[in-house]
Order: sequence, then structure tokens, then C-alpha cells
Amino acid sequence: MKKFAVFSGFLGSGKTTTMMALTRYYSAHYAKAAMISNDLGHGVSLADNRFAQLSGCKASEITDDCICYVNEQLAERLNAYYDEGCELVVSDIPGFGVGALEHVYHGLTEKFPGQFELAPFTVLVEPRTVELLRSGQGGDQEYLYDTQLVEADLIVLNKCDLLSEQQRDADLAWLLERYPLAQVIAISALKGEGLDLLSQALRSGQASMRRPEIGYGGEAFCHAMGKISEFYLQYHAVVCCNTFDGNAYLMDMARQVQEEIHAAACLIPHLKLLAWEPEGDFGKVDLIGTDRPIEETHRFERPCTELAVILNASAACPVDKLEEIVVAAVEDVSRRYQLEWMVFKQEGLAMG
Ligand SMILES: Nc1nc2c(ncn2[C@@H]2O[C@H](COP(=O)(O)OP(=O)(O)OP(=O)(O)O)[C@@H](O)[C@H]2O)c(=O)[nH]1
Ligand SMILES: [Mg+2]
Repeated sequence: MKKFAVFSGFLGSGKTTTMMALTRYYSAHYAKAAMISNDLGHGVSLADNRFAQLSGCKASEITDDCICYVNEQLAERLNAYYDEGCELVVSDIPGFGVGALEHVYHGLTEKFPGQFELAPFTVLVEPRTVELLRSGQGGDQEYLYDTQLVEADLIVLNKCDLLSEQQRDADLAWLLERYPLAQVIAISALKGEGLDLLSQALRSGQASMRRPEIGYGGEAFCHAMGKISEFYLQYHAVVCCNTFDGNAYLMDMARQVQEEIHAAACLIPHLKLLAWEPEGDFGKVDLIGTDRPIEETHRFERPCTELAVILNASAACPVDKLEEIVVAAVEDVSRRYQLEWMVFKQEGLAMG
């Protein structure tokens, strides 16, 4: 079996967490599985990929472009995994992306007929997004929330650990009614719940290869996309003469960015802060909005003396402003912790 699935879904919905949990589960219960993280930064290392690798997952990345536009590179990567004995490979697309159904599924099928078995086009959604869609309060991002789900063969309602059974069932029923062509399942990637259901849906299901009209490149698309910016930063930090608390350091930076983004009346659907030290101990903090608690996704076990840091931010904020806020947070907090730091990659991208 040479199965491939795209995992779409809005920023912070849990694509990376789900791909990590799924590939582990699938490899333990069915056959070897691998994951690809995809984002747009040029020549960068992605926090998602490094996090998956540090966590022991079979993982790699495709950067510089959406996998929508690099079908050949994707096909080569998939074949390399299948040659290694993988039976399932999953890749995400950037979390504000739409159109991968056409560009990836139809693109691969037209360019490499019969080579890949396409699993249901999978879209992750979190309860918070369902709530925004239900109440019509998705704002500038509503087009993206909705269109991603319109493309789905399989909708995965993630983060069900945050819901009561009744809330979960109500969300599932609403999704089924609104997107009747999709199969809908509920999981908690974080708690490892529903992974067998997801594995089976990918293993036995097929892509529908529908071609829904999504207004790609149209007015609503440009309006939503025009607000989005990405910022990538990679640096190395050393403390001069002591150890320091890497967990507190990451949290303080996330907190400062959260406050400043809020003060600028912008939105930050996802800031990922990943840091690791030479022995392999690592920490990860996720900021998924100005009005939500900052998540300590993985904690350092020991104090640090030096760190490599990858910071990836996706925001509805002018790119210059985003860059200014994030760089100021890194500088302020690093100084407070008496760190010397050296930046070796910095890039801001405006989607509009
Ligand atoms: N409570 C809960 N949190 C989760 C679950 N899955 C993911 N998260 C958290 O949600 C945050 C975002 O998860 P990611 O997997 O990084 O989301 P993503 O869709 O890959 O985000 P982008 O890469 O920005 O598009 C992290 O802090 C995760 O730990 C879940 O099942 N339950
Ligand atoms: Mg991700």
C-alpha cells in the first residue's frame, strides 16, 4: 500500500500534533508511517518538523513553497518514503491554505497517474473554529475556515478533550449537516483518542477527487489572505555565566508577543516557540490567540546554558508590525535572562 493524505486545517487546529500521534500509532499497529511538515519560509527549518523529530517521529519538511506548487518534489519525497517501506505518508499544508485538493490531489494524479493511492482529503478543525462558524463570527478569516472544510472528504474534529460528550456530539452533528459530503470523526490528538478511527478512515477510505468551487484567487480569498503574515526566526542563545530556566524564557517571550499583538489590535492564530539544547532536552510553547492561555506543549527537564531556537509566527497583522513585535520580545527577554544571541535566519512574508 502506498497511501498519501493531505492534512489541511486552520492554524493551531492540531495538524502537527495529529500527524505526530497518527504516524506513531499507525507505525505501532499497522505499518510504517511518516509525516511531512510544509510551510513557506525560504531556506528555514520549521519548528513543526524539528519538534516532531525531537519527539522521535519519522518526519521531514518541505519548505520554500506550498506543496501545492511543488508536485515533483512531493512525489520524490513520497517515493523515498515508500522505498523505505512506509505505507502511509501524511503532509500538512500551511494553516491558512486552501486549494490543495485541486493543486495536490489532482496535480499528483495528472502528473503521476496511478502512482499514489490518495486517502481522503483530511481537514482538521478545533471546537473554537466550529463555534466561530456556527455563530457567523469568523470575521476576516471566515472564508478560510469554511473553504477548508468545503474541501474535506474527512473532517477531523480535534481537541475533543476540551468538550463534554454533548458538546462533541452537537459539533459533530453541525459539521455533518453543514458539510454533508464529508465523513466526520472526533479525536483528541493530545490524549491519543480516536487514532484508530482516523487510521482506519485513511487506510480503507479513498479520496473522492471532487472539484468544489472555492473561489480560489477571488475577492473573498484575497481579502482573507491579504491579512495574513508569517515570520520566521532562528537563533542561538548562550548564557554568560550561569544556567537559566528555558521554560520560563519561552513563556516570557510568548507572553510579551501576546500582549503586544493584543495592544496592536491584531490577531495571532499561532506562534510556535521551540528551543533545544545540545544534549537533546527541549521545550515548546504555543501561543494560539491573544485571548487564550499560552500552552506549554513540552517542558525542558533541566536548566540550560545554551539553546537553539526556532520561532514561527502566523498572524493577521501587517508583516512589519509582526516582525517588530516578535524581534522586540526576543531582544527584551533575552537581555533579561542575560543571554547573548546570534540570529542566523530571519524572514517575514506577507500573503497579500
Ligand atoms: N487540548 C488539546 N490541545 C491540542 C490538541 N491537539 C493539539 N493541541 C494543541 O494545540 C496547539 C496547536 O497544535 P499544532 O498541532 O501545532 O497545530 P497546527 O494545526 O499544526 O498549527 P499550524 O502549524 O500553525 O498550522 C498546540 O499547543 C497543541 O498542543 C488536542 O487534541 N487537545
Ligand atoms: Mg503545524
